[in-house]
Amino acid sequence: IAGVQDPSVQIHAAPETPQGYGSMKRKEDARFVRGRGHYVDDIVLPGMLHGAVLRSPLAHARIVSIDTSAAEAHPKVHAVITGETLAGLGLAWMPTLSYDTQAVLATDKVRFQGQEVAFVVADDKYSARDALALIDVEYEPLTPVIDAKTALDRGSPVVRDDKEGKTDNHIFDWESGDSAATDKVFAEAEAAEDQVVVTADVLYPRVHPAPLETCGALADMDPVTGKLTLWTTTQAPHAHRTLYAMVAGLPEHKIRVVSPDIGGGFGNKVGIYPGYVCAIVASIVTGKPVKWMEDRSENLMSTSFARDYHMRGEVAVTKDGRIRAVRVDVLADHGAFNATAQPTKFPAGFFGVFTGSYDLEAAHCAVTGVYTNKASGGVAYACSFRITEAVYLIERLVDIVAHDLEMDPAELRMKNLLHADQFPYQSATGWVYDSGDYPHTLQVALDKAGYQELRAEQAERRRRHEAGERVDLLGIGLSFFTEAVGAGPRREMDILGLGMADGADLRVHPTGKAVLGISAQTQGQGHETTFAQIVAAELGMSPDDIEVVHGDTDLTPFGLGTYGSRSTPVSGAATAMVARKVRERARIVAAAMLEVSADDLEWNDGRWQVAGDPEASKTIAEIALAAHSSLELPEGVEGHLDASCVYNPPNLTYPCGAYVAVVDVDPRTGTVNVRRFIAVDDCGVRINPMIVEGQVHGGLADGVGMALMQGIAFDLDGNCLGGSMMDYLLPTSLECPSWELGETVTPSPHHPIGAKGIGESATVGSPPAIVNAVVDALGPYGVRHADMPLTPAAVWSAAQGRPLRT
Ligand code: MCN
Ligand code: CUM
Repeated sequence: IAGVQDPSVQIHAAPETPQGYGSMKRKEDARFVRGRGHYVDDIVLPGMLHGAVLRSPLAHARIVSIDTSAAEAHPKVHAVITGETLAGLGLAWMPTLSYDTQAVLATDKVRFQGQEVAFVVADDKYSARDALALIDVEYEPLTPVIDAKTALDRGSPVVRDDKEGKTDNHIFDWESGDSAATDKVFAEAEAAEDQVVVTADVLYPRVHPAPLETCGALADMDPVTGKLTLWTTTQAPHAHRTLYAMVAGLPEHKIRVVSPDIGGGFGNKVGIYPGYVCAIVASIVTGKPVKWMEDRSENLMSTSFARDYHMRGEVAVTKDGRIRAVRVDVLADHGAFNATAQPTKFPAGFFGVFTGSYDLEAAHCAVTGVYTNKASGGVAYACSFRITEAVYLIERLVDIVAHDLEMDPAELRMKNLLHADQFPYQSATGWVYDSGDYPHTLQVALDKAGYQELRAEQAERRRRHEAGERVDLLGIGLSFFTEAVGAGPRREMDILGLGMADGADLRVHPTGKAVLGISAQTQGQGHETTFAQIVAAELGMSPDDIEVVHGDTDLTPFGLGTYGSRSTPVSGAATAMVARKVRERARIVAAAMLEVSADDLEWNDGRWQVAGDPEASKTIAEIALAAHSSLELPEGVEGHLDASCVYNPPNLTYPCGAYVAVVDVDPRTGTVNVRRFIAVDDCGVRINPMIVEGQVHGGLADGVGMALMQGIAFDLDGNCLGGSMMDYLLPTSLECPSWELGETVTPSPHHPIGAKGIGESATVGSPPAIVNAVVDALGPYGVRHADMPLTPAAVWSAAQGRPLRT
């Protein structure tokens, strides 16, 4: 492969592991493996009532009347809340994270199948569900808008006629990159003998994060203190608290949002759902705590979906494989309410990184968002804010270019990847990639896979296939991805006006044990371990002596929570910085203890030490005790050992990775078996390599699910066809190979510990590798592209030359 022998390609050795980093077992697992996790549904309060949501059976219908009298007469029912009840309180509609409005309970129309129509509060959850059947709703059916591609047609029904003057289903137009410069390169490519323009339509179907724990809330409004406590499944407790404060007109200190253990979020628990608001209203109305937990179908049908991007990509490329420019047009199906979660200035999330890992002359994309009669959501499922779609598109396009030019896809990538000496690199759409050594990372993956041997085996199988032998075809699929994670710099990034910085508080107690408060919220990522490790490494302590507190707005500093793999890039940085602040305070105390000037001390081997005298030193535990003692401290030094800080990241971090999928495809049945999967990730310095690998394992399994099995489809009436786990398939160990992981380490130059995010990398990088592999396997059938999910039917149809269209 060209580039491999390039002397400019440096091999990065992992840096010396600071004390504290390493694959220690997860502290939180002590409770999880014993079944002692504490989730929202485990919380029981005295006198607690239970809520259930009545949902629309129709995708689009006018509500003629709602009769709740029979439900109200049910002996165990305490209240039935409808949109009309909420309208009286000004709460029938709520703001979304994208400056749109969303119905809490429908008043005028229902706009998707599964939409919330009424909320019943009863003594127990069974009675609440029973009473739902007693509510009589008269609907007048309307034609639903199901196909995003026709949503903007004249005469299409208008989904959001609640919005004054709205006569179409258009939400937004957004663009990125230089349109004129891009068009110029394309015009040249079209005219030139030695260049071509390659075009493809690529769909990233609607999928769902499907966390094992569904969404729910327990609301308790104390009528005496006027304080609302909400235990809820949220990835962003502080942001939710501020939104509730704004909507309810309560001060933040009168609202406590607690996110206890969370059984998976994957982006599904970023937004605020009508059920949460109904539980709050129900607690106010009944004067009792009210719990609401949705079931599996409710979760799949009504909460944040992901993707649903209809993309057309064009590549201007020289015939010898030099990619010059990329032009993209996207139609984004946002469902009935624009409730996507992303920084304000980025209505298409970070899709702008569709230029991928390549050195382009120019690029441009235009994204149009439309309303349809489907559930809302949009940015969810380990997506790094739509980088999943961007990476999928560019990595499919590169393979399609390789197909059309009859080039090896690895060679084509090597030819176009950014080189280590180009960083920091400003992409054609304006992103400043911080660091990376892409050719090296790709080469590590190719070597690990045994790329040339695999190609030889593929050729051999193809020979046998052509000779009429019954043999599985071998497919080899690559993807190379760059992510932009760690949102983000406050000057550019906010959600509903809240800047995306994060706070951290650290308090070292007299006995030398510490408590760290952070605004990030773990849903399974292991923050209680890794964040303790960061403090441990900075202060020379044992991670076991550091308790990480998170997920309770009364106990932790403000910050925007966990999504977009931002915890390590932002909260992790805040944690390192606050620990360094404490270390500097400890230095003053240590100087007083050792009766030297603070300038004479150096931080060595996890302790403050008199320069040149290793015997004269103090550990953080010794210093903490002294800081709380009668030791005389210099003027202006108050004693105790604590600090707080807010971290506003200067840039995002840009993890990357090279993936190789090896699949066996039976062209007669369309069955795909993922034989091997090689994933080489570069997330900079790894705090806990075991946790990083766990994150990668999970994301790779996600990729198998999306590439081969998952899709939330709708019939022409707008009935959701993915509303249960019989229809929406989760990948299991049976579909997954034993993952083969590798790493390269290119620290982030601007992150205090050089770490980049990893939580979504594998979900982003794996679908294109698998799809590329399946399409590669079908080479003898002339297949150029097939859309996900590549179910046996889809693969078989593609081989017949009649690809399925979703
Ligand atoms: N880590 C590390 N070294 C690094 C980077 C990360 O040791 N260089 C560790 C972190 O400290 C953390 C974990 O790896 O313990 C993931 O870190 P990070 O990449 O910062 O991602 P977040 O913690 O912000 O997690 C969010 C990310 C997202 S957005 C989705 S979606 C997703 C994902 O994490 N949801 C998950 N992984 C998940 N894993 C589980 N089990 N459950 C989810 O809901
Ligand atoms: Cu986009 S899913 Mo994660 O960012 O919570």
